[in-house]
Amino acid sequence: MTGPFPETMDYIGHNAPSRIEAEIYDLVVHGEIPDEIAGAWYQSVPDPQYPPLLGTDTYLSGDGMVRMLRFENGHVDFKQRYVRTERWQLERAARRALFGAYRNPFTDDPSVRGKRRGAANTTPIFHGGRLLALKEDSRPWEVDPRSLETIGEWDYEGRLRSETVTAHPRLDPRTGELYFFGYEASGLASRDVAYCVADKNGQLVREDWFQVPYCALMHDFIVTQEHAVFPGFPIVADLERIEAGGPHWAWDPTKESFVGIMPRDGRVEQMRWFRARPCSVFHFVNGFTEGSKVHIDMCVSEVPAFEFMRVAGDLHVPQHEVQGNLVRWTFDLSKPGDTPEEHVLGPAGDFPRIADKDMMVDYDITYYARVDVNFGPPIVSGPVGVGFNTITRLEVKTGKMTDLFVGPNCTAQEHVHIPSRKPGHEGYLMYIVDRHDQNQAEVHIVEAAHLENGPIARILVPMRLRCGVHGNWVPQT
Ligand code: V55
Ligand code: FE
Repeated sequence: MTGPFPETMDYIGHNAPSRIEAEIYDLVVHGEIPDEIAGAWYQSVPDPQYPPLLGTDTYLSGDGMVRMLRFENGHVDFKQRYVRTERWQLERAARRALFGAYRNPFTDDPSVRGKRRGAANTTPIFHGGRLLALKEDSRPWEVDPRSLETIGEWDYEGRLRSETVTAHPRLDPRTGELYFFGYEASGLASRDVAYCVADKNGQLVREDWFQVPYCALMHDFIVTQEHAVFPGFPIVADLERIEAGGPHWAWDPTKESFVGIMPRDGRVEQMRWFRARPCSVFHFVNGFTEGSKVHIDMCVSEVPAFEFMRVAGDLHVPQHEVQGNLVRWTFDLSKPGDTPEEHVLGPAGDFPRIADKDMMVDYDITYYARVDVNFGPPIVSGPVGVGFNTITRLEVKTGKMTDLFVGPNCTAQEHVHIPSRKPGHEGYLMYIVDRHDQNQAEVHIVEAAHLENGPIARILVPMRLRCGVHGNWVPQT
């Protein structure tokens, strides 16, 4: 028998585990789906099979599902399926949790010692003809892009040495190359980072290792047309604490943030190290090189957005008091200094997306999600425990903002940007809207340039969709 899940933020209300693998053909559509929207939208969703072994855990440990909305000839089909990771298979066979705390193998049931813990729950990326489900503590799992059946762990035909691959690779839209890294590349709490490139056919053509100043949570990174940028923020792993069964991560504001910058095609020995104030960044908007300057734009919160990382560092700040901004750091490589200049670009938010054509170059427009408390009290949804209710289009050069409130009693999951083939058209945003009044979901499509007009199409999904993390749009080929 499977007992109840704990009554903590990670498992209550809209965060209640769904555990439903489902397939729905021909969803009901209100409005008009533009013909040029043809392809598949994949999203990764953490959704634990079993109540946590140790009584409680974080949302970030949930077994990965891949969720797919496939747009074909004006029809929309839905499917979501668990990735059959080794972890998932072992727990399935045992009919209970066997793996313990988030990123702490010392808390596992002895029967799974040495087994792969990766939950493949953060980002689905299509590259080199393969759909890979990523999780930053482990290697990718490959999934069939149509059936969503699990093919197996993907290690670049045995060539990858890193034990880990980030859930935030950067695709160069001009070359088709995938730039990525793995941190804790040689094991738990290690300072080794692997810098990797796969060519447009998905072949691993580069893997070079370097060491960071300390083992920080490195969730995302930046690649410009000329540089690779590796930032770390003081959410710190400590091997002794982990071995004692404690949390993997703890906020430690006595440390500074670090940023390593190297020529992207250069040698890792050319890395130049900068330091910056302690703060927390999970997601970068974009970055670009302008002469001797490297700009990185990011969603900053003054302390970690995840409560469990604050508490492990003995910082007790309620969620609604966590402050932040969209910020640009500028590094001048022609100057001797080792700290960036900082400019505020916009109000706090997360899930920043841009058009593919703008990746790695000077750009103007980003779309990101915010919580606007003027529209009503926060609703529990997603890993941080607060669902977004507003999508914002921000012009970073002028500060011009357009907000789209997604509706009363609603939250929005991460949007994707879909480019248009029409000249001068800014493309579309698509996102899941959770209808907390109905325990159902809708998928909304809006014109990216006209958020103020609201959705041009609403696709009804007759079930609750547990909050996913990241997604990507894959046009029909
Ligand atoms: C994040 C998500 C993760 C994770 C670490 O959004 C950081 C940040 C869904 O898994 O393991
Ligand atoms: Fe992320």
